Amino acid sequence: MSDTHCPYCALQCAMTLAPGVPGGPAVEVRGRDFPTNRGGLCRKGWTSAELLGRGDRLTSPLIREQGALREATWDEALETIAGRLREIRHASGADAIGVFGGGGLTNEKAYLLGKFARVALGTSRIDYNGRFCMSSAAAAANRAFGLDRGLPFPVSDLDTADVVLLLGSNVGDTMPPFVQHLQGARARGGLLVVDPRRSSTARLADDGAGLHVQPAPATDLALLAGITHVVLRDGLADEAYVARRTTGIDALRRSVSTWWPERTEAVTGVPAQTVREIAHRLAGAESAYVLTGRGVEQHADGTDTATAAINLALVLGLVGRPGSGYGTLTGQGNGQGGREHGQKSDQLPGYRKITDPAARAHVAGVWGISPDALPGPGIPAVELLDSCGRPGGVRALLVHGSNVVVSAPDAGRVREALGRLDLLVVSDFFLSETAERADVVLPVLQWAEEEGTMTNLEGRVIRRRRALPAPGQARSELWILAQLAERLGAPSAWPTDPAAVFDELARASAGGAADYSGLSHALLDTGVAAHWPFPAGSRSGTPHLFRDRFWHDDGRARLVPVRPRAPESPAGRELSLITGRLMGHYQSGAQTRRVPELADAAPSLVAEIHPVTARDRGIADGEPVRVAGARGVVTARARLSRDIRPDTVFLPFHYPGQESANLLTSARTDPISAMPEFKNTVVTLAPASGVSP
Ligand SMILES: Nc1nc2c(c(=O)[nH]1)N[C@H]1C(S)=C(S)[C@@H](COP(=O)(O)OP(=O)(O)OC[C@H]3O[C@@H](n4cnc5c(=O)[nH]c(N)nc54)[C@H](O)[C@@H]3O)O[C@H]1N2
Ligand SMILES: Nc1nc2c(c(=O)[nH]1)N[C@H]1C(S)=C(S)[C@@H](COP(=O)(O)OP(=O)(O)OC[C@H]3O[C@@H](n4cnc5c(=O)[nH]c(N)nc54)[C@H](O)[C@@H]3O)O[C@H]1N2
Ligand code: SF4
Ligand SMILES: [Mo]
Repeated sequence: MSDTHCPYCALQCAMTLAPGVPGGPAVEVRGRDFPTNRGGLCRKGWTSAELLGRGDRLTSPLIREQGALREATWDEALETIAGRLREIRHASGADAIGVFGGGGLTNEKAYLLGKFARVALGTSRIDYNGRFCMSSAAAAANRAFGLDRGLPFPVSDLDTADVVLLLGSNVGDTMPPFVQHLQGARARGGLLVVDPRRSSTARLADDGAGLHVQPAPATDLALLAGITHVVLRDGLADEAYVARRTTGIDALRRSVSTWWPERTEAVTGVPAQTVREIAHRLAGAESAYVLTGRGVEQHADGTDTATAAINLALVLGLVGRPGSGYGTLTGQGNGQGGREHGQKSDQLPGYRKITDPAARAHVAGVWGISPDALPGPGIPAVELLDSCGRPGGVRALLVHGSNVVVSAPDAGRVREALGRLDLLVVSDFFLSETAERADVVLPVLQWAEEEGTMTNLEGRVIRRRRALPAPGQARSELWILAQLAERLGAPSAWPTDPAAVFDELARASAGGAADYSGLSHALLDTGVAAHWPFPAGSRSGTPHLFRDRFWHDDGRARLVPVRPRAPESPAGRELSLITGRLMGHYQSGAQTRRVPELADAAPSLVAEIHPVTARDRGIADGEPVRVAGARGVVTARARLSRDIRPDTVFLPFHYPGQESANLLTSARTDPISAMPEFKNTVVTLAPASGVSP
């Protein structure tokens, strides 16, 4: 029996792995009581063990030879990689080598990957898929609070809320056991869901449990400006809190002064009366929360939209007030920890800035190198991928924990970019669509085969535990990085024991924003509730942030005036495409498309279309439909539904090849966070048999 957590999302539901029965998966998954999931798991969690023993699991390194991948020994694979990296570095400099990490990696792997890039490769060119996920919310929180932790309070605090304003999050499908934390608000009629689709989460607000507000895609900033306008105009703001704990109210007041409810209605489609009602419901509640998800963050103005949500929460005095708050729902299993330990192009461990001389000196000290040897900031994910094979760009790319061919925006361009590389190395446990294109593929461990830690959506550090041995030749990424570092003649120590890597990580994080220095595997094994910061010498963590002060030097939060820009919007017969998730698939689908029960439930791409929109275009329910945009075309099956706005179409992004929604999305990014515009693309629809658009 082994107590661990689910391999998938940031809720990190607790589970126990018991020995499997003959003929079934090697281990049996049981839900385990924990404050986040209280024993519950979703369908993905229940079926997660099926991936452990699959026949198509990678169990040997692969090297491309005459166009095809063939099995190789570890020595040959590692020598090949090290040799090519040395050549490329010699010819084109260290920045010709790029590293692409993932928010699913354990803290130990994320930390060692960042160190490997900076110390063993000497490159600044590292970034990760969290750029596609949490970057807008993180940038907004850093700007407003001086610190970014998805939820600055434990999830269970939500249980007693009177009102929860949930913007662009579909927890009903993306974190099903989380829904139990919304029951209190539902019972009091206070669940307010903002989504252009009547998602499963929006339906939770039916029958008097709350409200579903259905704005046009990409207009949330205007909606939030309108709500904030009403709060300030109707005297609903917490003036004492604003005066004592924030700066910038005058500029904020000016920025929302013209967003009266009728103007907000004209832009968003949300009735003026509803805008007023949301403001009054939030202000009138004893216990109120504002929460955001990817629906509002994955836009070219995602940072400003998340900022507008924070501004609203601040003027209402919610942030840091017991029983109230603002937060964002982290996505990937280690979406939180993955952004703290140095995978991000501008960060060093402990959530430190790579441009800060004191941070560089501290981390270089832990690594036993000179601060001058540390590279500076690199470039964010979209730019990094696009730089592949271009002059001044990267010639080699090492991918750990992301299937960019399916999940990065403008997938056609990504496929071309990877094709321009001299060397693509992918570490994975399945031959993902990205691994299929690699020159060298390295087989790594799955969650139930490794020890480590993850940091969940509440900033709580938890233990992942091994229940099974590694299959075949699959190896730990800690070992792989250490082997490559040695072959590259890197300075510093390269521990491979996860507990030892954690201890080094803890030292590197000491004094940083995300301080783990009081933690160790041994302490975590006692079951302590380890919400960071958890500095050395402290006996408990920090479940609640911002109770007394924010992280800026003056202790105050910043109200930042943000203004809606005109989003790219459809004209004539065009529609807005929004992309997102289905309950049964995870991300690029590399894992869940291999679980028969999940694949059978959603085997191929389905477009959600309003019946009026479909009728207009001669599209029938269940028939193939072409979704076309400026960058590409995909074919899907139509599912007619009144749950979506007539001007909008929805596609999940879980499928590869011609069913990849990202063939349509744009690589345009937010100027502050570098988040791509995943949630708003102009498209046209036609029956698949019809003429091209
Ligand atoms: N089943 C499943 N669960 C997952 C994942 C998965 O792939 N599958 N991935 C995990 C990860 S990494 C993440 S980041 C989270 C994401 O979790 P969520 O943020 O809940 O997921 P999404 O489906 O991307 O988007 C949420 C909602 O935003 C809406 N939306 C789209 N555009 C807009 C807009 O302009 N405004 C507003 N207000 N809403 C909009 C969509 O209709 C959708 O219902 O889920 C995690 N959990
Ligand atoms: N259109 C559109 N695109 C999106 C989004 C959207 O809403 N719409 N959402 C974006 C978001 S929020 C996210 S988080 C990204 C996610 O998209 P991806 O980054 O592609 O995430 P996954 O599909 O989880 O890919 C993880 C890969 O790494 C492997 N893997 C898992 N664990 C490990 C490990 O420990 N080590 C190694 N080496 N490999 C591992 C898996 O088998 C899989 O192949 O997609 C983004 N793309
Ligand atoms: S909600 Fe997330 S963590 Fe929980 S079982 Fe489902 S995928 Fe796993
Ligand atoms: Mo994500």
